[in-house]
Amino acid sequence: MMLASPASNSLRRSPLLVCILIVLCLQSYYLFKSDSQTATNRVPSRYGPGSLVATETVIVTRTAVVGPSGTNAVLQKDTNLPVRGPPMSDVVLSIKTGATVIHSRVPIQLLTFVPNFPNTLVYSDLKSKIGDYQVADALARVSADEAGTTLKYWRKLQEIQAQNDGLSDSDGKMGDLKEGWALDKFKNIPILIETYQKFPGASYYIFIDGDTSLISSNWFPYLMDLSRKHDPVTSPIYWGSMALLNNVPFGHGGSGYLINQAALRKLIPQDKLYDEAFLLDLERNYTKLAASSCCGDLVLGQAMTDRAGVTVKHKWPWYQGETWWSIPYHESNFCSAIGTLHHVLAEDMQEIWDFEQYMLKKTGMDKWRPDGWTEQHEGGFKEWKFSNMPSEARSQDLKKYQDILFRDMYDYFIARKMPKEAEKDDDGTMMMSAKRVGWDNRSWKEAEWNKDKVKKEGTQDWQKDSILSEKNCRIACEVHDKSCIQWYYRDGICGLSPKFNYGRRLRNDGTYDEWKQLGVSGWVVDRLQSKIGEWRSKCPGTYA
Ligand SMILES: *[C@@H]1O[C@H](CO)[C@@H](O)[C@H](O)[C@H]1NC(C)=O
Ligand SMILES: CC(=O)N[C@H]1CO[C@H](CO)[C@@H](O)[C@@H]1O
Repeated sequence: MMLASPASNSLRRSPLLVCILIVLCLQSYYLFKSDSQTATNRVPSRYGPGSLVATETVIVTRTAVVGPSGTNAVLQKDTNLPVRGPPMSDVVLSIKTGATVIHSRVPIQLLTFVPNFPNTLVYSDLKSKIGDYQVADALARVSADEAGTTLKYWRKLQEIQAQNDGLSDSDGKMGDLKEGWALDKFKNIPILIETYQKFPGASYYIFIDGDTSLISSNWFPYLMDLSRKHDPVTSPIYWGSMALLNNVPFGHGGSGYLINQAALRKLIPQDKLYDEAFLLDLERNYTKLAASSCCGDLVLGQAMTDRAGVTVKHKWPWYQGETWWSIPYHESNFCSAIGTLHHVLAEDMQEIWDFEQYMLKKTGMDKWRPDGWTEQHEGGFKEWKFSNMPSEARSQDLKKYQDILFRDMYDYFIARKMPKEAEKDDDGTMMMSAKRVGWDNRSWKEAEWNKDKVKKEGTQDWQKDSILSEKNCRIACEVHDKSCIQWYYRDGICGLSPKFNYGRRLRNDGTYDEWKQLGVSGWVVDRLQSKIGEWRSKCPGTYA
């Protein structure tokens, strides 16, 4: 009442104000009406508001404008909710992490791509929670007598948790427990067993780490295509980025690996799925192997090969061990679709999600649905089974789906950050390159010249000279090696690369000279542009 009186005084004075107020009231009434209609027409979603029909979700905010019914609610459309493709309820996503890094990694996964996978499990080496997600302890069923002394770290974690000491490694006080690497190798087999036990009917199981990102929307058409060629229940699949160690092929864990139900059935026969004696035997055998082995993904590869008779298939670059700035771009991947990314920092994970959102809105693929998809699927009342797809979906032209490609990632993240023109060197001479000091563009990963390598017979003079100075290394790339598009120099090391890598700053503080010590990277600008043009010609178009 107190507030209303000055307003009513001025209302009496100004008929114009009254008119405006009436128009405002009518407007908000109709806004309210049309919004509540869209809201009720919607199929209620099992995946929570915003996950399926994000742009139609209505958010109620309170403002001071008085509505016709005496309430003061005004409805606004929130357009900042994520856009998502069809949810993948026939896929289980299993995330492996450790107690000292879980809080710096997993929450951002849960906030970004994870909701596209309604069946997600999180495993650590300590039972805990993130928000409403239960985090299971992957080591709970590991046989201590087989694992040996390494398990002391696991007990230490429990002790620290019980005593209320900090577990995260931010201040470096975790010592040997840092990243829990010693424990990590025991997790893969128990996680595999439990993931299968929890969802024995799923067509696919994707296993990733806490620092793995998925370009989640690419996965639905990918799994559709795969399911047409290999029935997920009868034709075994174990795909990933293959690594080899001691002649054992395995899917590299950080890059993520995909296993279908058929492959899991070969490892654990259906009638043994809840046979504790059998599962204990299986776990013991591979815990024993893990104790003398380096890594859990290798142990899993061995189990799949030995027991299931399924050897991993190398499906790089879909399964990717690097992230946007550390990937070597080349014709071999430029036009390929991205499945996973690895070594993703939390802030990069957000950017990768923003990138996926940007692309989905741009291509309109957020609205793409498989043929045979119904309102029932959309609302979550009926499950989409990749093992039993409708006939329309089996014959659908998947080429019409616009995947998100490495090219798009290059365009979105890198193109605008790249120097466009060659620069002058410190001594004033014109270079063919643009360079960055204190920067690592990872050229050394391709061909690195160093003092040992130049001793080899047949080494040419320019190769020997390349390790002597930054200038020589640059000239080796610009003049002598015609395939070279970027170089990296650091005290006695010269890297020359025919692939493009953006890289990153090695250190943020310090002097120019200190940065120089860390390394200098250069790109041969014209050559790089023409190479990118060449690679792009196989998949014309840009993200813009
Ligand atoms: C475990 O290893 C033993 C000895 O090699 C073998 O006989 C047994 O079949 C294995 N069990 C499982 C479940 O892998
Ligand atoms: C960040 C990064 O990958 N840095 C690398 C730079 O190059 C040297 C070799 O020249 C590597 O040892 C670093 O790890």
